Amino acid sequence: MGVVNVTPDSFSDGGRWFDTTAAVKHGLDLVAEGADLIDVGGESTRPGASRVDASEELRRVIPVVKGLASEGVTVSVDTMRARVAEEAVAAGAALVNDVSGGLADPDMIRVVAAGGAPFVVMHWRGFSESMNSRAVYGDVVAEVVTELRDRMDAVVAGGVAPERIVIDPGLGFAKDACHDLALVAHLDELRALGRPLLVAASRKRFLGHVLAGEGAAPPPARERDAATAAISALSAHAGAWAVRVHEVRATADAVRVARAVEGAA
Ligand code: PMM
Repeated sequence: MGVVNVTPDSFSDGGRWFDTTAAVKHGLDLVAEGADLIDVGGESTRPGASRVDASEELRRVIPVVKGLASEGVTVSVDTMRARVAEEAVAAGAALVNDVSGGLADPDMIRVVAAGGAPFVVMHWRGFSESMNSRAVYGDVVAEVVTELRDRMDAVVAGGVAPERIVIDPGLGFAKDACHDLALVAHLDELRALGRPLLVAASRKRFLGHVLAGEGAAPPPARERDAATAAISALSAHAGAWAVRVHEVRATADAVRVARAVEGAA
């Protein structure tokens, strides 16, 4: 899954694809590099980010969804708003990716149930401005599994067919670097929930911490792509359904290598 953030302020690629034409071209470039689907988002979820209003989110996202879908690209819409999800599906999006797992907008589950698209349910504990203070766990893997199972139950109770749910541990969302690493180390426990697993580690803070080491300044987001590809290989090997990344080529190679090694086992 290649990422196209149509935002002026996303932490990893903010501002680069803010214009519709540039965003569509970037999505097509990511497909040429090996992406099977493109995730289009119009609202930054970096820690501390404030929300954009719905009309601005629609203005950013819908033309890019339309442009990519009309080129035959499988598009996913990254939104916490039911109205954006609904209009994006009408514009050709094939999948709804809600980082709040249906918690942020009370209409989301109903809209997804009616629209028929698969639904990414991510582990989430609250909006960006407050999420760091919610990164408190006794056993992060067990708690994320339990909270995701509860969300899956709520989504199914709201009318979404279980076979349309994709799950995601929500790396970096109400989690510190140790929490993220523990989750990547235990993807098998997330897989045991029985649904396809999406892993979105690309350029995230925990990779910066790993690369910098104790007490040092982390490298900027755009210098974390090799580290991202390492997580992509590990995730593929652990049976992930997809990895969500900003730079596709290295990840496509990493996933191919992981598959070849499995084929030789
Ligand atoms: N992370 C971001 C945005 N969307 N969607 C899913 N399903 N999972 C994630 O972990 C996730 C996401 C934030 O990263 P970005 O600002 O670099 O896109």
